Amino acid sequence: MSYEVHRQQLPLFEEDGRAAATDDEHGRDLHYLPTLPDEDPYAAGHRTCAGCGPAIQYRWVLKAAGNDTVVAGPTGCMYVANSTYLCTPYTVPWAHTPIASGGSFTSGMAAGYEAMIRKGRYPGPYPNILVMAGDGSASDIGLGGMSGALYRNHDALFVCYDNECYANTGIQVSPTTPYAGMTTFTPFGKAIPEGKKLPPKNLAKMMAEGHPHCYVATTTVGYPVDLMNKTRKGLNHQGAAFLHCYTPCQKGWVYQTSMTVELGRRVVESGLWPMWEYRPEDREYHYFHPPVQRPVTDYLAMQGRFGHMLPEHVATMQAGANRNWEAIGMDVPKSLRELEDPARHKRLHDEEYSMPLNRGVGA
Ligand SMILES: Cc1ncc(C[n+]2csc(CCOP(=O)(O)OP(=O)(O)O)c2C)c(N)n1
Ligand code: SF4
Ligand SMILES: [Mg+2]
Repeated sequence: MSYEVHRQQLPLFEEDGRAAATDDEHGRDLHYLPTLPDEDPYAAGHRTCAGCGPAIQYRWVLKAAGNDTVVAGPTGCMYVANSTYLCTPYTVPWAHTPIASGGSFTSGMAAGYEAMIRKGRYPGPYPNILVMAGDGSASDIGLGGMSGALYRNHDALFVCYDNECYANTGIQVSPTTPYAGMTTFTPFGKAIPEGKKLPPKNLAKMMAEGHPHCYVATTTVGYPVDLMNKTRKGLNHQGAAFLHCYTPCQKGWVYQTSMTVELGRRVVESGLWPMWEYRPEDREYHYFHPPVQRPVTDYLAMQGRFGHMLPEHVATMQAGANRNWEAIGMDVPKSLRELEDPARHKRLHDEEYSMPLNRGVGA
């Protein structure tokens, strides 16, 4: 005898109910106040750094997913810092996987629940199944397993929390480390003054283009309602979904701890992190157009990892951001076009609000 598999549909959060929305000087709504669930499957009491972006992402994603959830976490900061001495902050079932196996382990969980429900050995409904893997895991060491899981279309949400480095082992370069991002493996010096020479791997576009039957989206911890809604859309989608979330790493990037969420906004407003959703139903990309367009220096100068950048490096970064604006269908204002000229820039550590040079981990 075969039993039917009942899947849950989670309602989306309203962005309209902003009881206390306030605007900043650019007209951005700073405080969304939708009615949020009381459930908090990522409870307080973990050991991540103050201001840790991945921890903020974990909390919002699990709040959106709710209590009927099982979650996996490959090796990385969010495994190590969250599970010391056999304690974890999870109030839902959680499993650690090897760094390469986030995709394959989660495929197995999804297939296992499906089979158990069909055979009548699990009463159901089908739980929310998700994995949250770092960029080193999702875009590099575990990329094959992630891609395989998406390709086979297992009914689960595959999340990459992207802190743009291998953080847990001491801030080494990863494929998603941005151009000029200083890490312990990409120090700046006379031979390579920009630090990292290569542009970052475009993981989310790879996932969308390579697995067109999947729901794929990008987001940041600067847009919590967007992050929670994309989590729910990914879970509601029947089949595999991939979410790529920008999550600042205070220790590796060297910035003021209170600025994590602000960075999550500025990276979008400076054109360096296009926020979009790929919907398999119409096979289209739906791009978010931020109300503010900033020069990249507004973002870069807040972080020590970029403090070594010379005028030509900043100009290269601005040219990349301008290409991104065009790619998402936005005009590039003349003021930003002019900033492609190195003569318009100073050394980054001479910029206003600049942070000290990052001379190494935790410097
Ligand atoms: C196969 C393998 N190679 C290397 C490691 C060592 N290692 C443990 S955590 C980690 C960093 C993972 O980086 P990421 O996935 O980006 O997560 P983050 O630490 O940044 O949260 C590495 C390299 C490992 N555990 N397994
Ligand atoms: S090193 Fe970075 S990612 Fe790791 S716990 Fe600290 S802030 Fe979070
Ligand atoms: Mg990482």
